[in-house]
Amino acid sequence: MNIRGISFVKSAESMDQMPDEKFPEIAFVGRSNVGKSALLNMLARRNALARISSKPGKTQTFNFYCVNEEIYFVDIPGYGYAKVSKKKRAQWQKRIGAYLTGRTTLSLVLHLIDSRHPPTSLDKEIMLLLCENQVQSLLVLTKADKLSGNGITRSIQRVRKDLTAYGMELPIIVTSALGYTGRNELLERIFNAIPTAS
Ligand SMILES: Nc1nc2c(ncn2[C@@H]2O[C@H](COP(=O)(O)OP(=O)(O)OP(=O)(O)O)[C@@H](O)[C@H]2O)c(=O)[nH]1
Ligand SMILES: [Mg+2]
Repeated sequence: MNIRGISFVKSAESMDQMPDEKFPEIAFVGRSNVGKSALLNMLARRNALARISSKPGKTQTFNFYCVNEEIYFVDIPGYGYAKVSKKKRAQWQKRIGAYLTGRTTLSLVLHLIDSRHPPTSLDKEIMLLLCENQVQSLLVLTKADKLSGNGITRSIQRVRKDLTAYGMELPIIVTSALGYTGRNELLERIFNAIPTAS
């Protein structure tokens, strides 16, 4: 179970520009700057496949990558970025919601949350949306290299508490894009979510 090959396929602004629904998809979802693009690079062991930036709002399109010619990874625009107009932000949120609830080949959502911060109200909206629409998902705590062992334990407890409040129980995976932390566990979950994948 590993990534033998990964290549960029295309960017889409909306559902009608996306590739045909021919492969199962793994979506990277989370607020701006949480580390979605960095996580994709970490899984692929490629430094510059997806563009990352210290400035939030870097990824503004749905970016499709083909893995092992059998799966799509989809790096999606971050939500909650303060420096765009209210109208544009609402538009993005609508597009993300449409994708998460309407894409028939969506197999697994990796919902990323910064391990240093509590889930935001938008994070909680996404949790609910995924739960209500029965989209298979898991929680990824990012940037764990910035926390101590105790800090990580607290972070896991905090997210679990929010999930429990919604009656949800999801795997929580601690990651760091710097140290490859969590890579094997995450890859295993991804490939297990796709029955035919090798
Ligand atoms: N220390 C540390 N920094 C990280 C990690 N993951 C990402 N970063 C940093 O966080 C910033 C944002 O990372 P991105 O991957 O661009 O974030 P994103 O979620 O794709 O952001 P948008 O495209 O704006 O939605 C960059 O400066 C990264 O270097 C991590 O695991 N550890
Ligand atoms: Mg990005």
